[in-house]
Amino acid sequence: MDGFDLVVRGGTVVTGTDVFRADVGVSGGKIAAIGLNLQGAQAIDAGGLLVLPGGVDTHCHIEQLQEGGGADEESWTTGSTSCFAGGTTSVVTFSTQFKGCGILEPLAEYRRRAARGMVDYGFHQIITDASDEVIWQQIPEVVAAGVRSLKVFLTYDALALDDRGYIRVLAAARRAGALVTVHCENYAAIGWRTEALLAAGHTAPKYHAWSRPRMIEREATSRAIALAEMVDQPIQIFHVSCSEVAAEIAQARHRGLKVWGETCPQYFVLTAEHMDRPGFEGAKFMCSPAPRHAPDQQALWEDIRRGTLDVISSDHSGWCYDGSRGKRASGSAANFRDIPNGVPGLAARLPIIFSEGVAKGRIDLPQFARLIAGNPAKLFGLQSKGSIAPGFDADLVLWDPAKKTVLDNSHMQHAIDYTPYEGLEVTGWPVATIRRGEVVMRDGRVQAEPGSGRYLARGSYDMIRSTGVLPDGFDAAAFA
Ligand code: DUC
Ligand code: ZN
Ligand code: ZN
Repeated sequence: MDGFDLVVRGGTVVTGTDVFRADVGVSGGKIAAIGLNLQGAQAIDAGGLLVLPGGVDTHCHIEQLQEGGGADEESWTTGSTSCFAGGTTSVVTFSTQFKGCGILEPLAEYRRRAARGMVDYGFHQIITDASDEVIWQQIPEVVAAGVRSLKVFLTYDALALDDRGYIRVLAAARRAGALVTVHCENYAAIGWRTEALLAAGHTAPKYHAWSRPRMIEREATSRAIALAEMVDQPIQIFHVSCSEVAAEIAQARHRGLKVWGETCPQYFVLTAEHMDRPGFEGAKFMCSPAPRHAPDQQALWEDIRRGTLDVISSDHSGWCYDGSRGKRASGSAANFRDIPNGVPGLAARLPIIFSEGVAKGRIDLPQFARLIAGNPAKLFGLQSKGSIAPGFDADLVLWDPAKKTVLDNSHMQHAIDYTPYEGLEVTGWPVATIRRGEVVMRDGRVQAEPGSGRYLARGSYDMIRSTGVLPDGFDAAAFA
């Protein structure tokens, strides 16, 4: 067969189920054929390399608007560059609601901003204020606009919903046919411990972890699941940090509930000890939930192997270390409560998970492909993404499985002035990234037209349909 626009020749193709030698033929930005001796107008040699599906990062914060005005430091162009540098070709990021405001205008603004980027993109809609107008009128509108997931925080002063608000969002999602994603930590418990730590003079970055111990993540996860069960609404638990939280998800799945779990690279390579680095350095590793301890990392791999956690996203957050909005914006003596949470990681996600997972023999190649691309694409209804198969978008990464790299910030190609992974040696590295048939990164050089990223409107899909099992058979979501 010939006449393809592009042939990726001689690589080892990795799908979510198989690993085999083949050429990949691309036409019109789509995968047109997988076979041997394919011919095309252009060819790219993948001899000795793996051909992976382009990474799908379904939890990352890019150019997120801040309540006082402006946006975080990762713009859509720098964020896209970083994605391509690390082998990611699609993201689902966030449109934020500020309390007391609606969600339609912010979404329009996020769409305007994202249209300047190069990576393909969709949105989760964050709900921080479950007003009648948002619940009954605006959520159906954003879902109709292709935003098929809502995000809820059970903690953070500016963002948290109480249980009633969370239930109302679950019910609205159920009516509209959207997935709900949940940040699970107990708000009251964090507030109480924070007050106590500060009163005791414990202000350094390491006390961030002390303010939010694992049982408060477990409690919130258990509550989030129970309430979702009551409404019969599918949910994904975001950024699971340890196995006792994953156990809540495993138990829910065992009972037939549609509950999925995500985790992130930081929970495999960072620990609470990183936040105890001298001076203010520990702030670089502060994220929520907080990184735990080495035995927790081993246990999380078990949860990955069992399939309890089936998506690994970056939770990339665009906070610099220095600068007017950075981690050190309130000075090097700032107490932990005043330091922005989150770590950057768009470009580090695939290398870290490949290295810690595949190269160290903890997972196989198909599972890697599922964790970083296939599963997130399926769960979030990105129907043309995440798989190497005819008809899918030709989003591919040519990957050198043996290349060793000591990570530093220059590899990240993001707008952030540090990486929490500085000095970490990884095995396996992206050599080229192809987005819809176009080579957008080669040997670390990113070249793509600003504005060439496509909006990924997500329609309805079966995976997130409710189960039909309701307490007493009464469908409360039809009425409230
Ligand atoms: N935790 C979040 O929930 N969001 C962004 C950053 C973080 O650490
Ligand atoms: Zn979160
Ligand atoms: Zn997040």
